[in-house]
Amino acid sequence: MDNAQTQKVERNLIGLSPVDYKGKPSTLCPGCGHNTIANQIQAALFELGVVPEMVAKFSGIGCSSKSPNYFLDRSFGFNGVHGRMPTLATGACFADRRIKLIGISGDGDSASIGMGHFKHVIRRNIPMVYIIENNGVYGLTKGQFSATSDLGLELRHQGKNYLPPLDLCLEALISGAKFVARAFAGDVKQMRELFKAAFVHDGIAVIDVISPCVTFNNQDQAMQSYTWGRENESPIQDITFIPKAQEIFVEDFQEGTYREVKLHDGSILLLKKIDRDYDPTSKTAALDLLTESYEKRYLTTGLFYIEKAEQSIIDIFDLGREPLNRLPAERIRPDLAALEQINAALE
Ligand SMILES: Cc1ncc(C[n+]2csc(CCOP(=O)(O)OP(=O)(O)O)c2C)c(N)n1
Ligand code: SF4
Ligand SMILES: [Mg+2]
Repeated sequence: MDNAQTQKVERNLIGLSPVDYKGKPSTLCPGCGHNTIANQIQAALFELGVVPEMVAKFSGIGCSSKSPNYFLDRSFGFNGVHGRMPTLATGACFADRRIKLIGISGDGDSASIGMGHFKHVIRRNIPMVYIIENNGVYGLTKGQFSATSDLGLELRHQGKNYLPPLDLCLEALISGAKFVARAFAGDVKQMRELFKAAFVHDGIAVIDVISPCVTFNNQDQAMQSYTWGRENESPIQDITFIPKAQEIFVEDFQEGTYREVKLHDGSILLLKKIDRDYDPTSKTAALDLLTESYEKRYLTTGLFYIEKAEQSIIDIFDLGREPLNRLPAERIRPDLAALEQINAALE
C-alpha cells in the first residue's frame, strides 16, 4: 500500500471531504486577507456538513467579489455588477427558498456604491450570510480610499484621507440586522465559528471581516493592516459553535464565565467572556460598544448582536414550501378565464 492509500481522508457528517468544498486556485495576491476568508468559509461549511449543491454564492465587483471563485466549486454562483450583490441574492431567495445564500462583498462594493442595497437587504431580512471583506481601500482598482478608510490614513499614491470612515456593523445594526459580527482575517478560529453560527441563523447575518490588502493598505499604522490588527484586536468573546447533534462538553466549564446562545436550528454558541460582561442580545449594548470602539479607534471583534427575528421575508410574503423555480408554466400562468377576470376588473 502506498502512502496515499494509508492516509485516512477526513470525512464530515454527510461523508464529504474538505476537497469537496474547495474552489478554483486563487488569483489574488499571496497574503491577501480575502484568501484566508475563502479558506475559512470552506472549513466552516465542511464542519457543518452542508451540501455544496444547496448553496448559492453571490458577489459584485472587487478583489473581494472574486473570492466566491475560490470556495465551493460545486455550488451555484452569480458574479454581478458593482454594489448589486444584494439584489441578486434577493431574487434567488424568492426563486428557491431551500438554497442557502452567501453574499461576498467589499468595503467599496457595500459601503460606497452599494450602500443603499446593503441597507435594504438587511431591512428585508433576506435569509443569507452577508460577508464584507473589508480592507479599507478599493484593492482591485489600485488602492483608492474607500468609505471605511481610516481618517488620516496616508497612502503612497493617494495622499491623506480627510473623511471619517463608516462602521458597517453600526450601519447593519441600525438597519435592523439580527446577527451582527466582526472578525479579523488574522484570527481564523473566531472567524470560522462566526461563519458557522451565521450559516444556521434564520435571517440575514452580517459579518464585517477586517481583511488586509497586503498590496495597497498594509502599513503598520493602517487600521486594516495585519500588524495593526494583531496588536490592537480586542475580541469580546472566545467563541465556540456547537452543532445541535453534539453534546455540550467544555473543559473547565466555570459558571458565569460562559454565555450560551441557542440558535435557530438548536445549535449552541458558547461565548466565553474575555474582558467585559457583554450581553449580545442587547442592541443598546452593541450600539454602545461599537460607538466606543469607533470613537477610541480600537478593533473590537466578536458577536455584537443576535436576536431571533420574528419574521423573515419568506414569512412576510408567505412563500409556499415549493420553490417558485420548480413550478411548471401551467401553474404560474393564469388561465384564460382568470386573465379575463383580471382584465374585467381593470375596465
Ligand atoms: C459601476 C462601477 N463603478 C466603478 C467600478 C470600478 N471599480 C471596480 S472594483 C471597485 C472597488 C472595489 O473595492 P472593494 O469593494 O473594497 O473591493 P476590494 O478590491 O478592495 O476587495 C471599483 C470602484 C466598476 N467596476 N463599476
Ligand atoms: S490588491 Fe489587495 S485586495 Fe486585491 S488581491 Fe491584492 S492584496 Fe488582495
Ligand atoms: Mg476593499
